[in-house]
Amino acid sequence: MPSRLSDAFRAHPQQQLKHPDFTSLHELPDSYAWNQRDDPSPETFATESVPLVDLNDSNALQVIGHACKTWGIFQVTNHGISTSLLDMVEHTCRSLFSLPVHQKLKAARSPDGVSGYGFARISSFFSKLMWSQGFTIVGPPDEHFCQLWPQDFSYHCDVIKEYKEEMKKLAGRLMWLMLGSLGIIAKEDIKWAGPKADFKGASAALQLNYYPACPDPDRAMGLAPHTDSTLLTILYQNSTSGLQVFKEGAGWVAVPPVPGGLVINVGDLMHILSNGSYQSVLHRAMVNRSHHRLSSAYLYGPPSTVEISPHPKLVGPTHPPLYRPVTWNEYLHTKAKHFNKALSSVRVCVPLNGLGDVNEQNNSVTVG
Ligand SMILES: O=C(O)CCC(=O)C(=O)O
Repeated sequence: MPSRLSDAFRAHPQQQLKHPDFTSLHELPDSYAWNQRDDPSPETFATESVPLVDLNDSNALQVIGHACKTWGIFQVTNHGISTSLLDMVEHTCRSLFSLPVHQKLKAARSPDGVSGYGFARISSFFSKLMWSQGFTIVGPPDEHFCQLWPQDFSYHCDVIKEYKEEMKKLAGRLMWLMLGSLGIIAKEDIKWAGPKADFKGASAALQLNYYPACPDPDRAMGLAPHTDSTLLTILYQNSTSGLQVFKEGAGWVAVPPVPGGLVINVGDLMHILSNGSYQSVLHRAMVNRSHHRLSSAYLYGPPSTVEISPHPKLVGPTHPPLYRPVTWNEYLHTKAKHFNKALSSVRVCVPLNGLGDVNEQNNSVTVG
């Protein structure tokens, strides 16, 4: 997977931007000041809230299915990831992003690479800069971490490795809950889940995000609106709010942190697999005047050679397949080129209800 995932980005190298020391910026530079034209998603705010699911609840499957259809996002509790592990990940994130810029740059992501420290990949689609820093981990983190922490990198490597293992187990469990609600319940229904139906061959990347406190948060953007290219994403956020999701007919809805909770996003590949039943959710991260914010996104996809297409159980004379088959690598390629138009670029037919995908419905694309 690592080499294939990097292949997807090699054809679209990221522009080289100057890495600021955010702590030295006491005013928002013009290059970071967003206005309506830079982010034309309607600025309405809803009073609705994102569904919260207790995974120990007997009706979790139904609630998840409904949440995936109506929101494309939900939060979970009783997910089995210990608070101490979440605390350790938060500690590793904090110590990574508080290193001096010159130290972080020793582990910089190369322009055509995928792992390492750098700006959000989506930056190149927007004219304004985002008030955030990121660190992407694909495969073992050792090589980069020993540049960052020559003395105690093995502690941080162990934390990340354990976290990825636990996330992988949880992602497999969530896959069956999400698919189960669509009537996809048998091992044979998803052959690539493997002989033990545990999605052992799945691919994943871990994205660590840091949003420093910002002198002018109302005009800044932490991470611009986007959908994830994944099947699903598991997001841990610290106690500072910032995540918002776009709900058709309602506007932007805040997703406040729930103590010990995790946020689950439906990604573009799940939208394809569900033949458009599940919405991949448009989301963004806002920033805060007095508190910094940390998040870690576990980006989960199929094994690299597996083609994702609308599941045969969800296709029929009145439900033609809406999308052509794509591998994750191929889809990442498409996303790196077309960004929010990627989903419609792999669509082969318009849904019978006449609705397009989330990006077309709210017309929030800001490219170039
Ligand atoms: O920090 C957040 O809340 C969102 C992160 C995110 O969307 C991402 O890493 O793709």
